[in-house]
Amino acid sequence: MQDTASLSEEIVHGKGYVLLPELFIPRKIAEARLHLLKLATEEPTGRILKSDKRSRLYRLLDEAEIFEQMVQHPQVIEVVEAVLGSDMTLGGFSAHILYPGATNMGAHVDYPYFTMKPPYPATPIMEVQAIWMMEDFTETNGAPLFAANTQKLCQFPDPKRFAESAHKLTGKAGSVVLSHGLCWHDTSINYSNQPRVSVLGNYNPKFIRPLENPAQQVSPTVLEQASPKLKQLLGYEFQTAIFKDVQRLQSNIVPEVDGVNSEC
Ligand SMILES: O=C(O)CCC(=O)C(=O)O
Repeated sequence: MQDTASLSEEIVHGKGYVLLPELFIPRKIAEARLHLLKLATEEPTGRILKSDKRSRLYRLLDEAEIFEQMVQHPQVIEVVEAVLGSDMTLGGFSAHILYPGATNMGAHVDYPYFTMKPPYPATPIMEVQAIWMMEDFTETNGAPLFAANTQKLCQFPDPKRFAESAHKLTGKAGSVVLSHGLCWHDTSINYSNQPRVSVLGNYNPKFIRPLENPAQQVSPTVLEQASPKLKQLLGYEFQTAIFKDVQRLQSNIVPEVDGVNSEC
């Protein structure tokens, strides 16, 4: 395993993404995957968004302990905080199911960039996405496609250029891809006869309005027992983080994350 500094460097100045292999044992991931597939068939109100052969499931933190472990996995948090700062928060946490025959969703950059007019600002970095592989991601079952180095372009994907340069990121169940929100990516076609399941974590600096508002989706029970890190991710440390910023300003100390040089 590479160290945190080189992994974050790869996300910011290198290819735009890294793969952390097998952070959970296959049995735990297989159980969580089955749980998600069952939940998707029950179609709980307000928790599912369906489109052709694709489903998204929300409010996972209340579902099983493994999801709390995933969202604050220490290795993931270390790398994400190295890119976004130690007071970053969680903007979204959902599962994405590609049923057999699902076509690709379309090359994109992530929230909040896609709500903005390009060219996007290179700094501050506004999102890192975690794509957890809930089974082995193979060449044929809908593995994500990434076009290396495209986070440096600060543009919405050009479909032709994306098709020429993107390649699939395959890996074992329990692995996670961490990517720069500006790095062009897509899902690929699921040619297999099994659903392909990912769990997606969207991390943002604290000043970005969350895509899904995870704090409002967590039950009082989960919140009561939440670790300090989970509370930070859910935005409960916002006031403290702002207070630290003010103190830093007053003492003329440069911010902890002072951004990367613009390459756009
Ligand atoms: O499920 C995946 O493989 C990736 C989905 C994705 O990129 C997204 O929802 O932004």
